[in-house]
Amino acid sequence: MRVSFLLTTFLFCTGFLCSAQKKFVDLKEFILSADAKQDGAQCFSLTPAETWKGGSVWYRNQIDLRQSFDMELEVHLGCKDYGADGIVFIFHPKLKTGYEGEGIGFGGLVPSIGIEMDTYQNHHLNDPSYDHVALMRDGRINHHAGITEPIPLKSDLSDVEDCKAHKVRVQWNPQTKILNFQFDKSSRISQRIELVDDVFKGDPIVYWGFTAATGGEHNRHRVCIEKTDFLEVASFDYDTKQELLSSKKYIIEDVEFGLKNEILNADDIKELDNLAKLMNSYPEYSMIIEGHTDNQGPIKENALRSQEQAEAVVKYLQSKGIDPKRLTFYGLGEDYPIAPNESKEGRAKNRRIQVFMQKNRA
Ligand SMILES: [Ca+2]
Ligand SMILES: [Ca+2]
Repeated sequence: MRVSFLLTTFLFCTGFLCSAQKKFVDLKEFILSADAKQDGAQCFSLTPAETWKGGSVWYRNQIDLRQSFDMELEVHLGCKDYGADGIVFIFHPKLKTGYEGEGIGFGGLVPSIGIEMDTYQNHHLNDPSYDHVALMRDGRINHHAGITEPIPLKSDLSDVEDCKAHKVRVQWNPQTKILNFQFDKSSRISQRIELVDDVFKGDPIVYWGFTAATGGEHNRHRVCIEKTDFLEVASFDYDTKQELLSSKKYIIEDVEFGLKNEILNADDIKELDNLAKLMNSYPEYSMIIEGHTDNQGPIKENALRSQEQAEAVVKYLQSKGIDPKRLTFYGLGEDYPIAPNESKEGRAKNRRIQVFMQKNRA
């Protein structure tokens, strides 16, 4: 699903595409961690102006880097010159923030790409004295390991911790393989890079987000998202996803299990993969998994089999990275048919896995 968010509704629209793309940024689509907070309709505060803080904001669904990515935003890097530490824009395959302080939430993330906007000079990392930006990879924050040299955020080397909003644009073009970064409408980085094949070892599916941190010095860090356009890897269509997130039951009919309760059918596996993606994207949810059978064979055996099959689903989801603590399962045997057991079609409907997602209490 192509996702375009626009802050403004005042657009020049040519052709029919415009109305389809017109959509406000929905901040609910982001996962916040540590000190990050929503701050107004389009903005996140990443850190307050206090020592040793860190905050990150990640878009909750993965995106596909074989498609273009374009984002316009405003960043605020604080009000105190020689404050710390800055903001990093990141692509990373996991929903995970790196180490903070001088790492700015990017340090140690492998594999990754980071556009580091750094306002604090760490001599041992070869930071220049001026506020700078650099393209970095694999969580390595020493400029000797950078893809680009550190480049002044402002070509006149002026201070960007000036209490003002600065326009930032990040663009990825998969055809030219050029990653662009603009600051205050001036191009600062335009780098050709094998993002998918080299950096991410052939896997184009990543998360994107922002991280910020303070250390012994500090600043308030804030980002406001003005416009984004990228291809989201949607596991379910929008309506199905909304139903799952509002705890409606989701049924996978006629699931075929092998002798060791392995899941045989590719379509069933795809459904479970989609559920796993959704659970990965929504860590605040847990899931109840129910196994159900038709009425063929002894009741007790059906109860036992449905229990084993529900457990097999749990194990499968666990193999896709879902913490088993988030998964509860029941075998309900033949007791809850959803169709008549007299027909073959009815029995197939009744042999099913039924799941519910539940939002955990805060
Ligand atoms: Ca500065
Ligand atoms: Ca630094």
